[in-house]
Amino acid sequence: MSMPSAFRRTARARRAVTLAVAAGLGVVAASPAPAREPAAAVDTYYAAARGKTGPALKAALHTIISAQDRLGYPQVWEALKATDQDPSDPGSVIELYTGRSIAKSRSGGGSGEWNREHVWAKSHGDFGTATGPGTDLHHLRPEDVGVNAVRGNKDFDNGGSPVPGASGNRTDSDSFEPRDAVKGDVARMILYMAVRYDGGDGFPDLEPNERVNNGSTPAIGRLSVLKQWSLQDPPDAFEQRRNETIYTTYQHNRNPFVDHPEWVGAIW
Ligand SMILES: [Ca+2]
Ligand SMILES: [Ca+2]
Repeated sequence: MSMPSAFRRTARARRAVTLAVAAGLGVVAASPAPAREPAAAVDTYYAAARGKTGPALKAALHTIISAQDRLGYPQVWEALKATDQDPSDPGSVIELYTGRSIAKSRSGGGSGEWNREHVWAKSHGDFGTATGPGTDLHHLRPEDVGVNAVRGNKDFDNGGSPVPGASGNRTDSDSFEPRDAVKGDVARMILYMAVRYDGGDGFPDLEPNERVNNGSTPAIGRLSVLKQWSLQDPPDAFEQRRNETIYTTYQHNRNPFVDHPEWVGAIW
């Protein structure tokens, strides 16, 4: 697979920064947060969805957001270091469920390291880590290796016992409840996946439903809970910045529910 051109540009920019640092110029090797797209530019992006609701809105958004570049799975490591960078520490990322800031360099598979959490569990539809839904940055987040394993492939619902090492998160045998600050993030990531993946590209049609224990079917629940979470935790600056970074630097598509959270209720 060839690298998206924007990815190559980013790599060149990073090399240039590295050289500048080596030359003693003191340039900070942080990827700066891109400026937010002006509202008018975002309006233009969604022009084909204007005035629509229900299935027509969902179909229009599917077409709009399906125009994108795709990353290979190894490239996801570097991308997450930009999309989820700690706003107060350019050397670290914020883990989704723990909320902890951890050094970018501590990525891996060992205890206490961070790895790549698939918020839409990749076993739900069994799409793996081939380029496609399994590498889509809009639902991939850094997470502590141990907490990622506790979430596993569980559906989302309220309730359960506290998750050790991840304050505010709860889990039981068949579901996971993220901490309050990211409940809406989780909902909007799941609903993005449902709109983006509709059975094309050789991948399954992903859809939310009211169940837990969805297993390997291409579904994640529970929809009514996700809708509630999206209302109670609206998009904040961190979530908007990562949407912007994915759009400008990596995939060139947006999560419509971060830009227009009211579209959750307009579709579901
Ligand atoms: Ca949030
Ligand atoms: Ca779908």
